[in-house]
Amino acid sequence: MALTISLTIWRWVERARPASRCALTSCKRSAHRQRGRTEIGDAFFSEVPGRIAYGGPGSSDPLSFAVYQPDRVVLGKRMEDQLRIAVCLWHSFNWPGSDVFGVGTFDRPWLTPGVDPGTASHAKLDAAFEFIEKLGVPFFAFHDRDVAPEVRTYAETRANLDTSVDRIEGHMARMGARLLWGTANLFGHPRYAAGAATNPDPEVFAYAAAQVKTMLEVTHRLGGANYVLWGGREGYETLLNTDLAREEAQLARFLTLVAEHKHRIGFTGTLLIEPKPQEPTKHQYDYDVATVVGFLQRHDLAGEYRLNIEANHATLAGHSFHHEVASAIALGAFGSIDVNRGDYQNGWDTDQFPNSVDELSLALHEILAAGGLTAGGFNFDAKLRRQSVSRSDLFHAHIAGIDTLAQALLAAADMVEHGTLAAPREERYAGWSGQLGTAILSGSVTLADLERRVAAGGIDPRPRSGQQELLEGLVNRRIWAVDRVEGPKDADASRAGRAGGRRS
Ligand code: XUL
Ligand code: CO
Repeated sequence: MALTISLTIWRWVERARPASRCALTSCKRSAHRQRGRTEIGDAFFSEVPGRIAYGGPGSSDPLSFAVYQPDRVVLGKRMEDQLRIAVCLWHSFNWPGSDVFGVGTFDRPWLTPGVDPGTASHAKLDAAFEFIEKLGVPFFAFHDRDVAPEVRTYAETRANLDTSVDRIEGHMARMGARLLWGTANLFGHPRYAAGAATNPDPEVFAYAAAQVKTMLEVTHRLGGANYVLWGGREGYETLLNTDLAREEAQLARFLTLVAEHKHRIGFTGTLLIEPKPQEPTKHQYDYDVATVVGFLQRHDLAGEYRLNIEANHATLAGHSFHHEVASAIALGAFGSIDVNRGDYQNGWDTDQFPNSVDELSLALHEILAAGGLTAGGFNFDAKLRRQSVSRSDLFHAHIAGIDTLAQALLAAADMVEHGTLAAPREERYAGWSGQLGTAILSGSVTLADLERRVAAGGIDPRPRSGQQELLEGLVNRRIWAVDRVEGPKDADASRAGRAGGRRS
C-alpha cells in the first residue's frame, strides 16, 4: 500500500516537471543518476529569455527593473558601484524550501536525494551563474557546503570543493562576476551542534579551523572582497552546562588564528563578523554590533575585523537595522550588509527580500554620509517564501528587492545632497565646538572647575527642541520627492539640477 502511494507520488512529480526544465540534462531522470552525467542541457531559467533590462517606473513588464540602472550616476559613482549587489548561493540555490514542519517545496533538481554530488554541484552552479548573469548583478556569495556538500571523508569533500571552485572560476572569467565574500558552514553538520570554535571538544575546533583555512584560501584564490564569519552555533542552549569564560577564550583564539592565516596567505580582503543574537541557539555570543565590538576590543582584534550587518539580525536583537548600521559606523567597524528583512508579526529570522524604501533609505543615508561602501556590498541573504515555487519567483524576488534598494539609494543620496539630516545635527551639537565644549572634551577642566562656573552664574542652559517630528517630516518629503527616472549622467550636473529644483 505504502509502496503504491510512493510510486504514484513519484510518477506525479515526474509528470509535473517538464523534461526541458531539468537542469541535469534533457532528461531521463533516473538515467542521469546512474551515469553521473555532468553536462548541462537546457538553461534552467529558460522562461527568462535574457538579461533583465531597465524598463523604468512605467513599465508593465515585471521582468524589468523599475528603478535600478547600473550606470546611473548617484553621488559621483555608478549605481552598481554604490550598491555592490550580491546573490547568495545558500538561500537561493541550496535551500529546498523546507521548514520545521515540512519538506522542501522548490524545484531544485540538484537537491534531489541520490543525485551524484559532483553532478548536482555542477548543475547548481550552472543554474546559479545563469541566474546572476540574467539578473545582471556584479557579485555573489557562498559557503563551502553550498558548492560541496559534506561526503564520506574530509579528503573527498575537499576534492569536490576544488572541482566546484574550478567551475566557479570558469563562470567568473566568462561573465566577469565577482565574489563579495566566501564563508564556511560551521553549523549544519551534527559535529557542530555544540558550537564550532566554542565547542567543548577541541577536535571540533580543529575541524572548524580546517574548514575556515580552506575557505579563506578559496576566497583568496577567487579574488573575494571579504571573508565572513557567522557564529551560527557559537552560543549556548543552557547555562547549566556552559563555561562562558572558557568559550569566550576559545572564540578569541579561533578569530586570532583566522586573522594570522589571512596575513600569512596575503589575502587583502576584509574579515567580517556577522552579529546575530539567537537562532539557531538560544543565545549567540555575537549578539549585536556593540557586543561584537566590545569582544574584539577585549581581545585586541578590533583592527582585524569589521562587521557584516544583517537587517533581520538587527531586528531579532531588538534594534532597528538603522541602529545597527549607525552603531557600526560610529564604532569604526562597518563592513558590509546582508539586506534581508524580518516580519514584524513574528520573532524569528524570516529572511525575506527587502521591500521597505523608508527603512532602507535611513540605513543607506548613514552609509553614504560616511563615504559609502568600500569592500562591502548588499548581499541578498534572503529566502523565497515556501509557496514561491516557480523558477521565475527567484527573479521577481530579486528584481523587487534590487529596485527597493535602488530607490532607497536615490532617496538617501538626495538627503545627503540636501543636508536634510546633517545640517540640523551639526546645529544641535554646535556648542561642543565652542569654548566650553572644547574645554570639557580636551580634559582641561575638572568637575570642580565646572561647578565653579555654574555657581558663578555663567551657565544656565535652556531646553531646546529635538525636532523629531520636523525631521521625520523632512525625511519623508525627500523620500517622496525623489526622482526615479534617470537624470543627467554627469554627477555634478545631476547634483546642481536636483539641488536647484527641489530644496526642502
Ligand atoms: C544566517 C546567516 C548566514 C550568514 C553566513 O542567519 O545570515 O547566511 O550570512 O553564514
Ligand atoms: Co547573513
